[in-house]
Amino acid sequence: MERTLVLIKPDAMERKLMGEIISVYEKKGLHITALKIVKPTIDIAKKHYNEHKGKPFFQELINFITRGEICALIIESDNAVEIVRKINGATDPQDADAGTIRGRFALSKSENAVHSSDSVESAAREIAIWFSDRS
Ligand code: FUP
Repeated sequence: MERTLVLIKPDAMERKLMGEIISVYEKKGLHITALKIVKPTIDIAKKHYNEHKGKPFFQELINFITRGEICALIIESDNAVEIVRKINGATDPQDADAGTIRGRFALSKSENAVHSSDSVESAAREIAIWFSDRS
């Protein structure tokens, strides 16, 4: 069994898409084992996106993810990391398949509705950041 971290980002939360997005994962048969709604602090946002520190879009990314509430989810299943990445679609909505969450809901490469971990190692690191009360 594998775990991955999903964030439903402020653009999707503001448009009241949280329930619709969660239901995509549920209808796929994935198991949501933790869920919370938080307004990220700058500190948490910087930890989460540490790998992008120094890139030209870093500050915009931090401003965006901290501008409102997000919904953080832990999803568990066999192959959770890969399955959720496929369901979410490509980073840039112009490249995302039409049936994916980003293909359906993303507004731009930065306001792209959802995040999910890109590896089992990233998932462990990110879950520790967003769910510091859980192992
Ligand atoms: P992903 O794994 O699909 O979320 O994409 P990345 O880890 O490459 O990027 C993380 C976030 O940075 C993306 F969700 C959006 C943002 N980003 C930009 O705003 N501009 C870029 O050129 C690349 C990424």
